[in-house]
Amino acid sequence: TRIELPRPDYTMLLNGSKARFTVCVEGNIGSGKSTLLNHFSKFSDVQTFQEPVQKWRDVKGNNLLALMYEDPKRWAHTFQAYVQMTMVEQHLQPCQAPVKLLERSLYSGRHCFVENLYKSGKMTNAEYTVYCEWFKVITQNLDVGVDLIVYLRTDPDLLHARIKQRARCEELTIPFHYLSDLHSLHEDWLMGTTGSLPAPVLVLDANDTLANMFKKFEEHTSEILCGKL
Ligand code: DGT
Repeated sequence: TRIELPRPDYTMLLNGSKARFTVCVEGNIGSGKSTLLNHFSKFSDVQTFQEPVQKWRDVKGNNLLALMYEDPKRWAHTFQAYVQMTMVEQHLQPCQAPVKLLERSLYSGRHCFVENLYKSGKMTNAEYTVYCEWFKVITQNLDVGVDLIVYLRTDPDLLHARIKQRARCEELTIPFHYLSDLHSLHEDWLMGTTGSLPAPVLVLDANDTLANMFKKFEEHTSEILCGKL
């Protein structure tokens, strides 16, 4: 059931039925992106797009997510190529609601995960280059822009505990250094000066209880749905 909630006025963003405000939620593994999406899915003017993890787990019977964790040197490039394709699909999905809310984006694949896999020797220079060339062709030619990034900034120690607790089978072998490396790359990209940000960033401290996170979502509703930073 969809609940009508008080909402900010974003009519000025509307330009016919196609116009929309596109927001992507970013943050390390286990930072609470799905929780944010679930919260805002209750708004009638928001359409949410969950990350297609289920697709990655069953590509005609192949669990690419598991293969990537089991043998990253062999599978990282294949996995990232597929992730990139499914992310393009998310970006291009038509959205009838004024606000399109995406879990992750093409951009975190490129700037966080792939950068990490390459730096840690899990992708060869040739694989990395092919992936990056694809990324360039996509971002220069397709309508994959975003208007706002919400960064759920979380301490990797806390994430390690959360991931253990949720016990998603593919993630049981994730070592702490993987999360701290990914954290540094999220920081460099979203808080730093790499110059590769596709949109302004709203930073939310996500080292908090669920109840407090819901309060923060409410406090920041107009920024998240309307970009009033
Ligand atoms: P949440 O709601 O913040 O707890 O989000 P998660 O942890 O369910 O979602 P996410 O995107 O952080 O990760 C889901 C799984 O997929 C996790 O094992 C990391 C992996 N993953 C997501 N995107 C990529 C990617 O581009 N490359 C690699 N290597 N792994 C990825």
